[in-house]
Amino acid sequence: MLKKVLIANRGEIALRILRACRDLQIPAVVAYSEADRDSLAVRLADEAVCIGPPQSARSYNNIPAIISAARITGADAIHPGYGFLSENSYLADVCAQVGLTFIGPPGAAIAKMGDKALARKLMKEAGLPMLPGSEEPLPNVRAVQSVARKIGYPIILKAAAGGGGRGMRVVRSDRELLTALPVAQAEAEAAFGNGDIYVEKYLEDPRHIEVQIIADGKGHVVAVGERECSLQRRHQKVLEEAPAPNLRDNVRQTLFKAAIRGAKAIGYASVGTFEFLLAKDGHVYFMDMNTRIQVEHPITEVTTGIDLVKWQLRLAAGEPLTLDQRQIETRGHAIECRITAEDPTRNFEPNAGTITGFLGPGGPGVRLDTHLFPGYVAPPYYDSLLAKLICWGKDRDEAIARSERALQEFVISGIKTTVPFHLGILHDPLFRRGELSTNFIPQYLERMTPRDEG
Ligand code: MV4
Repeated sequence: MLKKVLIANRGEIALRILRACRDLQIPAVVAYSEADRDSLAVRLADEAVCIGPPQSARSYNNIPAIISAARITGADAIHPGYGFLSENSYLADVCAQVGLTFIGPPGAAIAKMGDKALARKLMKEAGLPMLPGSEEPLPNVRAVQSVARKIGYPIILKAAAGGGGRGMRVVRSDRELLTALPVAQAEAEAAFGNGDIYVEKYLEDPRHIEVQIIADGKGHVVAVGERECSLQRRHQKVLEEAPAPNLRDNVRQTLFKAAIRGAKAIGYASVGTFEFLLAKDGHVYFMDMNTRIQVEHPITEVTTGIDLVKWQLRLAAGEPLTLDQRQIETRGHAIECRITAEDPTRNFEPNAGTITGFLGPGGPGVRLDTHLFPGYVAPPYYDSLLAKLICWGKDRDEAIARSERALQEFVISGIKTTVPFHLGILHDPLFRRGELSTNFIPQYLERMTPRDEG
């Protein structure tokens, strides 16, 4: 097993990883920035080491600082969490070169899936269902127009180095493309230092459904269930569910098979997630693969009883994947509400500051993953996630009822949060019926703030 793990992250995920280490009886060191000196992860860790100033470029994204922290504390493995360096193939490569275990897939797998155009090509070759589009990045308007003539408008421009919607543009005509392409290229260059753009047919109003997999790198891959992730605002997920509501079982089986096949095709090892778009006609299409543990992993854990972070640690240590697809069963339904330090009444304006009062919900079916405590000061430097409320029920109705109950109990005072926004969504008749799509949140916000009819 691993001897000592360096946790190179902060917030709730640092705590989550620390708890998995404790469950496996592995000592853990938390690497923290000056802004997180008084954090719960630092307080609860076996050891803690400061890796630099608050700005993440100088701390959580600083590879030399993190490698040094592992060396100084005698850690033999690094867990990157999510965000920051979690999908940085260079960190994985450096770890391998200096004899540290990177808790995640090999650098080569991260690099393949991080290049979105290459990932698309590899997954197409593996036989995954794909939307029509370009197999390579396209250099200019003429090249894009030539693809558009074949697949038809609307098309979507995506950054090859991409993710997160940056560099993305929907284009509905040759004329629109003239301005959209340079804008997308400039945005991609600014965000990723790489302006390469590829093209796909644009699918209107799809659902975003992802499949959690676990792989051992030796050809054994299991699908641990899907998650409904359509409820997003500006490419940030707001609320996720497992299983996906109103999903036909043949579609679910298609998704699982595609994810398993995709993971096998690249010899993937560790936990990972395949993202798909689901069209209204029931067709599914590969969209992306994430090579990290994801924020929303707990809804899969509570519906399957599988501890994904423990598996990530065990596999990194070279232990065999003893799960069999036939023994994986999902029970009931889980909903995750992401509580952020944003003010829904002010266009989700972020607000940092002191949590003057805190009382987390509890009771049957409630799991709260959070780093908050009374007196906690939410720093302005990082993402605004405060807590993940994960509620389980025997069915979707019970999971919704328990989520409502838990949100009503939840006290976070001192700063504005999205707790009331989540209560609003859970109350919505369309949500209750499970009629979801990637347009749900934008349309819900429209309904809640009707235009002035003047
Ligand atoms: C798409 C799409 C429709 N058609 N690709 C958004 C984030 C990035 N990972 C890909 N995204 C999309 N790709 C094609 N060919 C629609 C989206 C999309 C979206 C996807 C998932 C969840 C929310 C979304 C919101 C807007 C657009």
